[in-house]
Amino acid sequence: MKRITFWIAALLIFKFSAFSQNPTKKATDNFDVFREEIRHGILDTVSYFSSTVGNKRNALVYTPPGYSPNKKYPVFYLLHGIGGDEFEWLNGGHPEIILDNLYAESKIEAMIVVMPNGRAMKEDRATGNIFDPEKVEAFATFEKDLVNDLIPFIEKQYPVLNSRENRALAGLSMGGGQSLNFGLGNLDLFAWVGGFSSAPNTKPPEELIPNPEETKKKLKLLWISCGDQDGLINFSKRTHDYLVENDVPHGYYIIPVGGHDFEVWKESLYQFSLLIFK
Ligand code: FER
Repeated sequence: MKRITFWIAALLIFKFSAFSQNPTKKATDNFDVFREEIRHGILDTVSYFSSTVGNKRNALVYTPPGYSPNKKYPVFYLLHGIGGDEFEWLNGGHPEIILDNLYAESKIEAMIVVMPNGRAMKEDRATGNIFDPEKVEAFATFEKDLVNDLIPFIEKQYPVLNSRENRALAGLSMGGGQSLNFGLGNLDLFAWVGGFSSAPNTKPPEELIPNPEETKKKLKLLWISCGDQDGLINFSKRTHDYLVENDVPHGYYIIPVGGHDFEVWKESLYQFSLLIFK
């Protein structure tokens, strides 16, 4: 009897581990606290011409400690939410602190992080009614800006590895929906995709992953996270359920007592960064 219990347990563990790449450890204490004594990466602003929007647009770029133009780096595109712009991650989440701390412990691969403005329209500030349909539509239009304008600009301007295995795309809320939509919709461009607290702009799972076998074959990582108290959790859950039904491996990380806020997004960034480009 004991032996049967063992085999059932072993089978269950195997079944669930085949579907998930869940973190086993929460972020370490002080993962988001600035440390003076370690090396720090550099933040810069770049300006690129967007043929999609018809004007110049800004993005922030964070290069890692020890960055050298003589090396080549993978690139992680990190997207903001409906109330934000290219500064939202910087002001709310300080990814440069989280990543500097991870570099100091040699826990992540050296990478360039690009934080664009995901509202692809001429007036791209988060002012007035941020739910205005024209503004929401601009988050969808950003797919063209990203693919046709920003990525080519970054790849011309920086020493980057430009294969799909060297591009990651993740974001919070509207940016989570964008990352799932654009990442899974452009499997030839991205191999590492993450949606943190993804918003209602997330396509229905059948549209996101019309061909589970292809997704399975091409993606290195599909990561979904959300706070358990988040009113938008169903957009993550329905995607997760479909992925389980279709045997597509993915990370599904539900953060206890987690809301729709930077506590969840910082933890998600930490966990996602540990996994990419490895
Ligand atoms: C909505 C609720 C939330 C919505 C978008 C959001 C477009 C986005 C939230 C965020 O980015 O934080 O109904 O519709």
